[in-house]
Amino acid sequence: MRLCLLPALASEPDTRSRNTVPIPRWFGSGAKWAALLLAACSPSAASTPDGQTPGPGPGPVAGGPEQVAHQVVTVVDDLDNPWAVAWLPDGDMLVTERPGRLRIVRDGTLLRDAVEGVPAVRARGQGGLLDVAPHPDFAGNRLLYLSFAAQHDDGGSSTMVVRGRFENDALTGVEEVWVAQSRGRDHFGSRLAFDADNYLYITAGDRQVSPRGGLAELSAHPAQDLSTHHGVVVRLHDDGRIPADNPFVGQEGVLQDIYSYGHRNAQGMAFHPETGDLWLNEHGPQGGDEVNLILPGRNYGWPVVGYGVNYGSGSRIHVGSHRDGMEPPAHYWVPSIATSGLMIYTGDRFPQWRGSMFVGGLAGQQLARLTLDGQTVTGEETLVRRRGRIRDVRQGPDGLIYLVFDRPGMVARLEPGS
Ligand SMILES: [Ca+2]
Repeated sequence: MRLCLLPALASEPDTRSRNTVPIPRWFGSGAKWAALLLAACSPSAASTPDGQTPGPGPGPVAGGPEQVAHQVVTVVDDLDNPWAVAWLPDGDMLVTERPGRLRIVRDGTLLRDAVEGVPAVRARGQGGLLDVAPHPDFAGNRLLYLSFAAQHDDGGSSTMVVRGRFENDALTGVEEVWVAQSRGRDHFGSRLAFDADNYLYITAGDRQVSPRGGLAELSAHPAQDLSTHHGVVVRLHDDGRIPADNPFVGQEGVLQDIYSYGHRNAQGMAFHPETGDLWLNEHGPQGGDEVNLILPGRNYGWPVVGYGVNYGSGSRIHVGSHRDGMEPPAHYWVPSIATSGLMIYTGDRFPQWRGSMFVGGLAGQQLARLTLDGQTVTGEETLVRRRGRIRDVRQGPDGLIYLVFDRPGMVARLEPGS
């Protein structure tokens, strides 16, 4: 019998990110386990909840690894669960460490002391200090944005974004920009992105609220409830005010900062530098990681529709993979690779990869390169296999492709050559 890895093991984004469901009594039966293992090994294991063949699937990619020689070169290591990198105009590279430290890499060297003035974070489970983004006009205003899991007085936690002035290697004048109205366990989302007009977009996860039951119950899940921030993208002015032209402004009972909803846990988001399209990736459950093109006011379906099943039991979550009024993904993975980090490459060091979208994989320990034709994903290539859990992917100011590895904790970059 051919051995294979159960999708549950291959796709788990983080140890705490399972959707838990009651395990039926028959699950302990040896025969059922064997049947489940066989099912997981068979091509049919990749079928969708409504039995359709998955698609859009990976297709042929021009410029595969044999054509584009590259090597993974360590930039800094000895980092503790790094989550994100960003660059400042003077060339400094900033790295967040999830336990709550912001680090500086100057002239290729990791400075010993962490940045002072970073607020206290709730460093537990998937929470902690998460994304970092300089204001688009950082050179003029020195404003730096941080996202993190905040501890609230009621004992709960939620995603929070602050900004402060970053000068002399310290953060001062820190002020709240946004705090998610959500409670739960993990799934903090929290990627930050600015558009060309300096509006700030933030992802917030569904807080791991388990989807259960039939259509009525799934439709009542917090990720489908616009009076909360479970599983949303929000759009704000750079100081946190709500823009008057947000899609739900004026609608009663709806949080006016919501830009899109029905997401599970998006840990990758970026504007295409040339088209201005907003792209996002989000963790599916067991199967069904997605890449989505984000449009204002749209519902991305979690947990009503999708391509995943419950961890371990493989039991059904969704009512199907499509439903009117819910946006289908531009691309998805079955089994999941545990997507994190998203970058569209526009540099000149890998000319063959210009215009490709890069997506990191945590459990999948890989870097996916997706080719785009406008807003359509036309192919997929897997790079950087089994080097570690990839949390973030960015293009450096030098045109190289930087990867943040959660474990082992390091920042590395792809350089041309072999
Ligand atoms: Ca979806």
